[in-house]
Amino acid sequence: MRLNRPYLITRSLCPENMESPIRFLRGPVTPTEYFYRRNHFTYPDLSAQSYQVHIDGLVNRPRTFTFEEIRSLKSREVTTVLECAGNRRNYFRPRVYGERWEDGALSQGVWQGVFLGTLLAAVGMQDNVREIVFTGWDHGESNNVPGQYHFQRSLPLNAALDPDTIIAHSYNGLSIPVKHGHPLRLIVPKWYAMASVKWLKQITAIGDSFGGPFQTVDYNYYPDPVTDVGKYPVTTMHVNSVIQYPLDYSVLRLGIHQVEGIAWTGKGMITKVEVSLDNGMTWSEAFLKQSTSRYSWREWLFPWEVSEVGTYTIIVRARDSSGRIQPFVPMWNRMGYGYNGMSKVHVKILI
Ligand SMILES: Nc1nc2c(c(=O)[nH]1)N[C@H]1C(S)=C(S)[C@@H](COP(=O)(O)O)O[C@H]1N2
Ligand SMILES: [Mo]
Repeated sequence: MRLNRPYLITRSLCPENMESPIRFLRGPVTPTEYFYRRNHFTYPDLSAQSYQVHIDGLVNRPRTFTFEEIRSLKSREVTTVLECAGNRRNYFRPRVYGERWEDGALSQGVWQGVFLGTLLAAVGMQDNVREIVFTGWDHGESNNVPGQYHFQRSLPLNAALDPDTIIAHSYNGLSIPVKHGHPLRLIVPKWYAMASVKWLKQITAIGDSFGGPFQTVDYNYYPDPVTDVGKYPVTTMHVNSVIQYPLDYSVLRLGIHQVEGIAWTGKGMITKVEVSLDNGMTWSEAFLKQSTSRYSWREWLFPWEVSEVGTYTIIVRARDSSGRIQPFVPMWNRMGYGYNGMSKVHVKILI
């Protein structure tokens, strides 16, 4: 008999939004078949043109690079978590509208490509550049602003020039899968994944701040339920974690159970993961496995010895080297971004 294998979880078919079976994945690399899929539009049709990316705007020598040219340049590898800003949205109370992600709008693997700064140096940026805008080949109606748009996002110059911001051409050693941005995709470690624009068509240097709908309407935190008071843009990932085992509301037996999961952050690295079995009164440190790279999640485990039958709630929180810690209740915001409340599972223990 063959071993059972997990599946992606379907959230919507058109555009295709699928969740990774994150509780059933182990190890540092998410195989393509289990990588979550997050799309605003139907998939773009690939043609010969899709194998070219144009760099223009406030540059001295606007220029088209072909896929082959980019692939022949010196490349680097970046292993990173990609997490959708809407990951875990379904846990917000009061509930919010949007894709109903649980914990699996999250995956990671090894991207290979060229340092974006190399391409920008080749075209010569002018002094007044403030942001770089990235346009994907996909387009359609926006949910929140009337009109047709391409998926477009910008990065401030310092993030664009970070040595680990790359134009990727490979994932886990192979060409990027079509659904994940083939042939060329921007990869921006530390940022929520809306920044990592798939199917790159155009890169444009601008002298002010970009005003597209995926920059100034979506992907902003709106702390107020009705008005835009206090609105600010979504950028880097919060400190966060997921319990992979045991499953929520599972029934187990007395004995020792390995509570396990992953923790990640967009600022520094994970320094501690703690487990509480008494609603946060006391905490015990989980064992952190070696991190596999600077931007990857960290696996943790906690041997839990249970000697009494009953019902238990396991709560987990992670801390990072920037001094952040997961809150019991994260900041509510109207579009449901950046959920990082402590993970919690309920279990019943039988004899
Ligand atoms: N061109 C393009 N790039 C995109 C998107 C998109 O819809 N179109 N979605 C973004 C969002 S919100 C996320 S979370 C990630 C999802 O990447 P994946 O589908 O490879 O998991 O891609 C980002 N890049
Ligand atoms: Mo996303």
